[in-house]
Amino acid sequence: MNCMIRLLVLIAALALPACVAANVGVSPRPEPRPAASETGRTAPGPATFSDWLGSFETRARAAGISAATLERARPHLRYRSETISLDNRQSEFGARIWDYLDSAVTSARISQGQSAMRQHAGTLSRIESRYGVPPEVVVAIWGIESSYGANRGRTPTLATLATLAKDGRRGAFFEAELIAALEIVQAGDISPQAMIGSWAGAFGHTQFMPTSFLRYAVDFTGNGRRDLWGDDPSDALASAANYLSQRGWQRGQRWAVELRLPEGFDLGLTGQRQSADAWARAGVTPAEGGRLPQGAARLILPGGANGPAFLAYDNYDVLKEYNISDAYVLALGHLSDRLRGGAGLRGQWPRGDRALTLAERKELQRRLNAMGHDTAGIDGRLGPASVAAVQAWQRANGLPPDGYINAALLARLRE
Ligand SMILES: [Ca+2]
Repeated sequence: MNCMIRLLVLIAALALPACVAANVGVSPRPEPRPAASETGRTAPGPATFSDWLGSFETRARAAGISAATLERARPHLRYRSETISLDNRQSEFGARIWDYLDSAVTSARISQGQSAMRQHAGTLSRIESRYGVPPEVVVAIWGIESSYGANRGRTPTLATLATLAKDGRRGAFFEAELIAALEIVQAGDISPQAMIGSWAGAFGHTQFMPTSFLRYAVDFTGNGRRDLWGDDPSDALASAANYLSQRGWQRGQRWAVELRLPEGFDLGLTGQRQSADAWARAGVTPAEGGRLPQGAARLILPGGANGPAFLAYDNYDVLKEYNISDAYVLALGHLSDRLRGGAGLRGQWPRGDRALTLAERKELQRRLNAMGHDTAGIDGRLGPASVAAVQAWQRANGLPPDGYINAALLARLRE
């Protein structure tokens, strides 16, 4: 899990076209979390952990945590210096989308996922009836988040959150998560000592953060506890489906379809959203053959004009609510397709491209702004404004306007 979280943080810094690579932080969990590029620390807290704990307990009481709950939790509200070392690990380079896909959608993960689908077929079918999310999507989340429960994490959550609340890069964010974790203990779902998870505070089969747990976790087994930690994954799988359902998942709709683009296709349509019929009129067909599924969809070219093309349906954006990284959504969606027997991607990624450094990403933005193409800031985050600025520059220079950012594009900007 830790490796994956780190990789996602790196991906957040990557040049992904048509992509909001801005807000992936500590873990691929639904709620807002520290942005990867926010490296500044919060104001220094009280000198010692016990000073901090004293003032925190006052705030926790004001937020509705009882004295009895604090009494139970107190032995577990410890400082973990290794948490801060992990939090401070930064990398200069972004990872590449295809590297993430390679690591997330392996043949082992596909076959394990298919056997998990058989093993839990009854539960998954009941989950689909209630929440409208198909088994392969629920199981793909499970596979990517915890390798089907094998990597739920063993780090004590209360100590992790207390440490990050006191000294982490986003103290206020983690203090809110810590109070949510104490609410979970207070509600009786789990004991303080059994609440374990990732180094960054996410837990269980589907790696929820505590605030997401409070909002979306369900007791699907009906035993009175929302159990995301135990060996039975039923509650966790239903909770993930409930999350997607609450965020607008449309029953019966695909997440995305890989495309075949016709010769001479207008790449200026990249990023635009229109009906499947309009896309069909533009000559776009599914790479696997057949007809495009109905519904409005957006054209995305995550590897530029030379990589695979996709129509992203509205469910793509619902998956993005689970994690803002396009690399994550592509991996999750593609794994779900493979779990139901789909083929690998037909398009080839531009594997020769390396990731840009933070300095290079800022330079790219500076140069675009100097040429009158507004990137909405020079922060190294290549979000929609930067992609649109690249497309505008490409159009002005007679290049295919795919918005794809790589070292060759930067070299052209320097000319
Ligand atoms: Ca339960």
